[in-house]
Amino acid sequence: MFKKLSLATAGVIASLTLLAPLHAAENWRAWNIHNDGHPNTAAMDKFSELVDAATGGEVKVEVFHGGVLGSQPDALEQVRLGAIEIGNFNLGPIGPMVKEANLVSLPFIFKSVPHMFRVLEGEAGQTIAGAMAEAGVKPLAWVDAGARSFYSQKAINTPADVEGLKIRVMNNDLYTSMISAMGGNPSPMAFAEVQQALKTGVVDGAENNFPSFKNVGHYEVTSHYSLSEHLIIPECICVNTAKFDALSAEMQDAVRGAAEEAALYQRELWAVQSEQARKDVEAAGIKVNEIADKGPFQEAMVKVYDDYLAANPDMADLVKMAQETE
Ligand code: BDP
Repeated sequence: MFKKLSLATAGVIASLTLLAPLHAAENWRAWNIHNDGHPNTAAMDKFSELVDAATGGEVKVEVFHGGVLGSQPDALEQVRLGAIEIGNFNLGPIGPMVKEANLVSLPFIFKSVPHMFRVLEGEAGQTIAGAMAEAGVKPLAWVDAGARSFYSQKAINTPADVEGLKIRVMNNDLYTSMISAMGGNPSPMAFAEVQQALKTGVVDGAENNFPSFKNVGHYEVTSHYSLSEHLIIPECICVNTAKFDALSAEMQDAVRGAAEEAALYQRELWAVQSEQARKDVEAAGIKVNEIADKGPFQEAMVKVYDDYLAANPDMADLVKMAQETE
């Protein structure tokens, strides 16, 4: 009897030992604000697959799309605290928590998307990445988010066309200053609320890139998209710094490599799908207008820069670095 029991027990122990992995697997939750059909949703799903393969299943990433884990400012706070491990974040809402990240939220700071990536790949980008990591939100790779332009019920060609309009912006004082400097009324609001606000006239307009304009149906409740391209804000795949640092060096390389590959995939998808999104909204009736002269918009921003640099003189070097990057 004793012998039988101990044999059974030994069997149980043996099978448990066989089943138990050498290291406990990391199960990470990833935040994504976008829905199916948006390039970043596909890229985040790809990231999850790549992490699984590269870490041999030691790090698992479950992606929650559609912002179901919370608004972007809330989710960023969760990542900082480690309650959510990772996500695809826009640097706009990171500015209020990481001063250096606000460089990218200065209107017209970048000449083009390639220029923005060159700045991020240089010293300015390293400074921003270091400050973000220190704040607890470590960027593993940069993601394309194109340029943001205004949309409303009328064409916008000059800053005077913004005068008196209530325009939704993301949560960042630089964006409220930007709209005020054009004579508009800024209305900071969570992304999830914008469609309804446009529909009911709580705001007269908003600003975003083509994929987001299309993906959440803002094109269904506006009629004109005006190519002001006043902001070129990068995004990241960003992880809670402590969780990442707790991984072995080998696993860190694997996760970072997966993020870099997913970001390259995202940039390819972005190029194709942002063109397509423009065609789709035009086919649905949106009138897209070029702005012949963006000079007056840039001139209106001089005050925004002056006020910002007067309040944040320590940002002058970063601004200069970006402006001097070819
Ligand atoms: C989209 C960004 C997303 C922002 C959203 C917004 O990808 O991260 O939350 O704009 O305007 O383009 O809030």
